Amino acid sequence: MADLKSTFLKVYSVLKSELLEDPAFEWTHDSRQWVERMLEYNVPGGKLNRGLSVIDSYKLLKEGKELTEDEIFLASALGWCIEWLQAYFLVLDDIMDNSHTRRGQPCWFRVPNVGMIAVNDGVLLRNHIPRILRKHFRDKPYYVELLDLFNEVEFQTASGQMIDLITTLEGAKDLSKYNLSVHRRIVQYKTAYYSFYLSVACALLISGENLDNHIDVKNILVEMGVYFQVQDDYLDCFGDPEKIGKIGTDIEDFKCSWLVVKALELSSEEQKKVLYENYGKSNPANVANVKALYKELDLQGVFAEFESKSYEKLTASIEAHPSKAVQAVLKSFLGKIYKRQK
Ligand code: DMA
Ligand code: MG
Ligand code: MG
Ligand code: MG
Repeated sequence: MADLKSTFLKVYSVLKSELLEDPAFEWTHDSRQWVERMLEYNVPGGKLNRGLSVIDSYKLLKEGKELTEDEIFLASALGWCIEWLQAYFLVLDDIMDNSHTRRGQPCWFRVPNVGMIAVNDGVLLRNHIPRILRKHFRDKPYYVELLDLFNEVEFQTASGQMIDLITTLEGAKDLSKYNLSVHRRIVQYKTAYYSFYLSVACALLISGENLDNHIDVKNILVEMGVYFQVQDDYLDCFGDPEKIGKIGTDIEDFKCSWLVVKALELSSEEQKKVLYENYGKSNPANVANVKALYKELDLQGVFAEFESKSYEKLTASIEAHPSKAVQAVLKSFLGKIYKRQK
């Protein structure tokens, strides 16, 4: 495993060097140095779960047959495309969410002399993906499918981000607009496709599969992605910033988080008043009042219950799948995120 990660990181160095020598641009010392620093800061520093999962899933789909060096390189390159996509979304997400830290360091836009240059850096990160794909996959029979997949998933994610953001405008007017179905729609689009479906879809494509034949796999992965984002919402308030590497902002940002939805469901009229008066304000005293109410409502217990129920349901749908190899892929994913603390 440690070995797989070091192989994966070596591929990152190769891709980075290629991008920094991209013949389509006349590089100068300063421009190359900027992009290199921007990549180092934003691309390789996460858990790398999404990227590593492409290799993992590919192995499982090949049912024990050793991967060649070339196959490992290609699976890793696709894994990195997902990590690049994630970096692009996170750089912009942190600006829009007015966040402070990410992966244990200041958000990129908060670094001195970066500021709103981070917006264009996000655009560049996004542009690196088709450049990597073109360099390494142009001659593959599945090249068009691959481009199409990344485009589709990017569109879904950006649309999810859009509804995540515009829903707060409605919530600010009337908090009672927030409910589980509004929440589900947001998290399905903003998180599930790119965080779960994309890795497996990449592995399926390089295995020569047609994605149209795997809608059932997609549905299970989307459910897993929804569960994953509920965990993210939970950790935003109850996680340890040292472990998750970021400080929560959902309460301040008026987000339609799973926690506020549950709080609305479980509150008495009096408790609802506390929510209405304190949610969506940046003053730490207001935030503390919301957190105190969450504890009073035992949202930690409610979440623990949700977590074990989700695990049972997901396991049941995985075990209903006809292919043992696919079951192994899905179980490996679920095992990585169940009861995660980061
Ligand atoms: C993140 O939602 C979704 C994308 C597409 C980056 P979020 O703002 O809850 O993420 P985080 O908690 O990591 O800022
Ligand atoms: Mg955010
Ligand atoms: Mg966000
Ligand atoms: Mg979050």
